[in-house]
Amino acid sequence: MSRKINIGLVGYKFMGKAHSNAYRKMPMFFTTESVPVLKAICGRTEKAVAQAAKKFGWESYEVSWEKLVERKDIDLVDITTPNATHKDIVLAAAAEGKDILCEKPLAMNLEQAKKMLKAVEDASVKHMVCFNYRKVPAISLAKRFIDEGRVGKIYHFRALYLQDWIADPQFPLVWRLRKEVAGSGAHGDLNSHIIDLARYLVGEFDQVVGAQETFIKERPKLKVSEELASGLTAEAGEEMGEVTVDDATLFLARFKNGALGSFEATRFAPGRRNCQRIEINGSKGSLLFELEDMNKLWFYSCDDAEDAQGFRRIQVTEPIHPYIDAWWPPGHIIGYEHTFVHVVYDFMKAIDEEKNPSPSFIDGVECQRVLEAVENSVQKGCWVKVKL
Ligand code: SOE
Repeated sequence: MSRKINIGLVGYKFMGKAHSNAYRKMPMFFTTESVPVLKAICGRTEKAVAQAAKKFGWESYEVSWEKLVERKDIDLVDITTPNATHKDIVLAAAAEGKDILCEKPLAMNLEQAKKMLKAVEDASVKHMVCFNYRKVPAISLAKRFIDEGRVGKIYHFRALYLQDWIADPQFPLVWRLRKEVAGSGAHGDLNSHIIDLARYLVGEFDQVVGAQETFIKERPKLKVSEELASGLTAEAGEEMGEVTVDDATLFLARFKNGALGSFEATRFAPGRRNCQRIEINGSKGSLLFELEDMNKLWFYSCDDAEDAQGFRRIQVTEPIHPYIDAWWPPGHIIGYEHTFVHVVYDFMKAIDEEKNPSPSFIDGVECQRVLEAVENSVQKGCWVKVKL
């Protein structure tokens, strides 16, 4: 017996498209009792949101998120709009008793994130943060190896997240470069992902020390209004404006279990379009993952025979691997958009099982706590405790 879960999606650009695709694909490949229905999509510009509704397959559209969250025919509100909008939408949706999926980072700061967690807990609604890289099969497999003790005691977590889309100083001042809309720059946008993966794979943070830089302090303002600019591309106007977020944030960490971590997030790595690299070294072996080659997990096991030691390349496309049996025959690769399908699948499965999905707003808050501790450490110029 299937149960319809009516989705109300706020946002229709880069992430709006990724999530729309996920709702459409999920029931075609995975089987759950709860089945998402693309009920309504929401955006401020009527012509553009009407077009998106048609193209992505939504039944209806709204131009006001307030109206969307009040609709009685919506069960789950999904938020893919800029970070500054998350809190108000979450509070209103929770008050209406809707389940919520929210893009990362959950909030603009820790205080907001805590309020959002309290709101969903008080309302007893289901809540999930879209840390989609947890749902890459190779990452889920790495987690399985760690939990099974195949890597042993973890000594090092080494993570890079490198992009280059603003390396050109003439690239305009889009919302992701304005603190009042984004909260932070490379830190919240990219470090949030690798912090979440570190918590997932290694455990809780104890202390951090960081360095941040804004290399290009002024940029041309947008030629068109923010609403009409799209995703990671935009046209520059004449007037200049101040960049108010970090271009790069690097930090070191100590984990509670004694492991050491290093993290680097930058948008100034020419040639690195979306390069995420994670290496873990433990007492019994090492793991390596590269997003640009995301169907592979590299594993070195100290238990291998001495004459056969070396990193083995595991192609994570066998039915035994996480999420894969729902897709293609063995050996047929999957990609970036599939991670969002897995997020939706996990949410629907959680509704079936009457559990809260993972990662939840609790993970959103914990990630925000680390982000904020790094910023405090930069201001103070010293190591800072990530307090619970
Ligand atoms: C832009 O930097 C971005 O789209 C991030 O916002 C996403 O979270 C990341 O997955 C890819 O890059």
